Amino acid sequence: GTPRYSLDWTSYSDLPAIYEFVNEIAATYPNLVTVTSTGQSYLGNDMPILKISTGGSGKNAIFAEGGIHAREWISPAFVTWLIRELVENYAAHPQYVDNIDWYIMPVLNPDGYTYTFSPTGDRLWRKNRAPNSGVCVGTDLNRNFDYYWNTGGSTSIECGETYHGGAAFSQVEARNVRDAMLSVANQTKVYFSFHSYGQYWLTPWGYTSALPDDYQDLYDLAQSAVDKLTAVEGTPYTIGTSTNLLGLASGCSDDWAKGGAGIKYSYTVEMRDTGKFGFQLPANQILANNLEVWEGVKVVAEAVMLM
Ligand code: ING
Ligand code: ZN
Repeated sequence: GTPRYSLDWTSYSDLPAIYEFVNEIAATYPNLVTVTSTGQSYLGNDMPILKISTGGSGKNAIFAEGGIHAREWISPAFVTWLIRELVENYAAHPQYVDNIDWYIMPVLNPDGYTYTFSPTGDRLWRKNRAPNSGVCVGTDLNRNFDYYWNTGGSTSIECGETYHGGAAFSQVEARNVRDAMLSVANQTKVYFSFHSYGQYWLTPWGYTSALPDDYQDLYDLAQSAVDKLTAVEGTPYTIGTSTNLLGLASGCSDDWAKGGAGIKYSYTVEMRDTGKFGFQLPANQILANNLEVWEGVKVVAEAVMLM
């Protein structure tokens, strides 16, 4: 049959609509998609992971996630579209699924995401929604990972936007993605964390201005990806380490993916725009964003097939 869901990528979708999409796509394409739960968020929202695979063993994998920051709505909008492209449009490019196992988590911060959709919430909320000791709510999940945690570029001020939490992996959402990643780390060649905004294709490290010793490999693949991305309609992206382009930031998921889980190609992609609309990217740019980023992702997928 045909999956029934409301997502059409002409507007942004709330958490229930995204989960309806996830469940419908899995029910409609059971030979390609398996959904499992990685656990629940602080407020009890499910945190599903999709495995998109034609089966068999020993394949290289790509792990992709979105929505670690609540207000970056283009991130789940891209990641859900990526799922759709791989599954519903499988026949147009079967090689990407025949040769690669994809592990995809569309919304890493479901409580925060829900808060940005709530009339009593805050459209520009970034962190999760777990309480702290004082009046301020929320930890920045992208400062809570256990790789040089709390070594700069984050704050111990609970009210701060980049509050790193009381300890590394103090937050259940970060632990859920950690465990999901570790369980497939041995086959995973690439980790993608999709964010906005700024049009950067970032590599580790975030905790130091030093470069990873295999930086040239990460840079070269990023350059090939960005070449194709930009070729679509001229959208420029800048490539480099997060420290050197944006400043120090420790406890980030991409540093942990590389340094902690041992996934060589770890990328944080900051999608559209460069600040005109910022986190409130108009919905009429979703499709154009997705089509150009997909061109970059395909370049990475081609490389993964040869790894
Ligand atoms: N920017 C990222 C942030 O978490 C970043 C920048 C990416 C820092 C990767 C370190 C590592 O602050 C946004 N927009 O969230
Ligand atoms: Zn972000």
